[in-house]
Amino acid sequence: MAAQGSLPALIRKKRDGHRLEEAEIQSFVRGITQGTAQQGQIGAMLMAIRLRGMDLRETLALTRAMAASGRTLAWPQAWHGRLADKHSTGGVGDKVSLVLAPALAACGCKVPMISGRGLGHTGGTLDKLEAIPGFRVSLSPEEMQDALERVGCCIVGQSEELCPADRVLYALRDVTATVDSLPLITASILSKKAAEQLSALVLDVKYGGAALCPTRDSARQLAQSLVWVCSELGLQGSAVLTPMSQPLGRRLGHSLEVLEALEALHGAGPPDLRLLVTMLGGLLLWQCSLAGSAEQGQQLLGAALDNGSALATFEAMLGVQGVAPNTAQLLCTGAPAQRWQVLGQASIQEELKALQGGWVQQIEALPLAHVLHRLGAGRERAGDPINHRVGAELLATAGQRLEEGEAWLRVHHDGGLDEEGRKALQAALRLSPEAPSGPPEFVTETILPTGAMPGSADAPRPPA
Ligand code: IUR
Repeated sequence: MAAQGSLPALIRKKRDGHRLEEAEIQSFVRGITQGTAQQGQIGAMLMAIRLRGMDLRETLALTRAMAASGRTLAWPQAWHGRLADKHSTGGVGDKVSLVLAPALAACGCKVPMISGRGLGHTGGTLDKLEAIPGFRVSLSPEEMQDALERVGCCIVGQSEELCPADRVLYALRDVTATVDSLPLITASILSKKAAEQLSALVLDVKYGGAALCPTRDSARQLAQSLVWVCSELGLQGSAVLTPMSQPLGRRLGHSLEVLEALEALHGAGPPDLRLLVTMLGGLLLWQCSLAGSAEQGQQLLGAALDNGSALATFEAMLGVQGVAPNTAQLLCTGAPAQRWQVLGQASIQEELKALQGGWVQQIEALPLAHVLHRLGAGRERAGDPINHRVGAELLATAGQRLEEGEAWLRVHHDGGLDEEGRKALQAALRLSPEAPSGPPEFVTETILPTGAMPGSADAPRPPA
């Protein structure tokens, strides 16, 4: 029989469906960071948590213990209240961070955005930024502070010292079929945000065929867990639920997504991208008391995209993150051909034509992402190289009429698209004989700590 309080005893306790005390959770996380817990023991505990669950108090304790497992960032007192970030549970074509971080900074926030790399079918913000020659994703905490002082934002990778327990748990979850656990996802996401010492966080929780959460109900549960833990951590948190069955925007692939983000920073670009950026940013400006309501925040964000201040902030961010001034300038204010010159274009641009006529009901994200992944846009294992030039442009959108033979997709690749790949891509185009009755659903719900709608009379006020 294992000694009371020992790791085997804690695993048994969770295995048998009991709740763990805060001190027990802290001891488990200490075992991970100090290296005294064996891989098999950590894996067993993860599976016990995956099968038995954790209540919100346990989830909060796990989040706190993981946040305290490494270094935490510290910011000047004057910035407190307006340190903002967003997290997305991952989607196809999701280039929101590239637009949102500089737009928020242009509106007065300080944005120390810590992002991830793509693995599986979803792209990572860091990989997209690395399509820009010279862009450096690893900044020291001191360099981050300098970037926030001079520019207002930076987008960086997670450093070795931040949340080391999460790095161990995340890697083990991947190989023990325990990724899809609500408390483990909550603690993993929020421990990093807690270590970032933010004032406000908005979470984009996606659901549908190409998302972490298969259904809107499961997304709502995750969003509620995240928002509740945020409040307990003293962090202004909110979440939006957005469907992820179709790609966001019209361009997929790293270089193409940078180009589309630049369009949005010029006040143009696809309407769904602009709407999501302004909605998420509007919530954050309101949570940081930089706007009187989420709607007003949305207008301020829109103005920053239209008046060039977000674009100028993006250009300055490229500068502090290693991009040469003439490269940053060409990319941000050059003609489209000059932007291509900076990013480099794939050797082949191939158009796919509709095999029959009909109304576009949907263009499914997942098959597109899988084919682009195979063409080199994604990785099989962490650390694999990727081809930033591989991607696709959607030439049609849902609700539109397509005639037989009309081009609906332009694939950018450097060879390797075969008949099987073309067939898989054609299957992503879902046509219907009738026109759809309305536009596809977009942001379907906003979750605030009290459940009140943003801007409504009963909405919670952010702290003064
Ligand atoms: N992103 C994270 O930071 N943690 C997780 O567990 C998942 C996504 I899933």
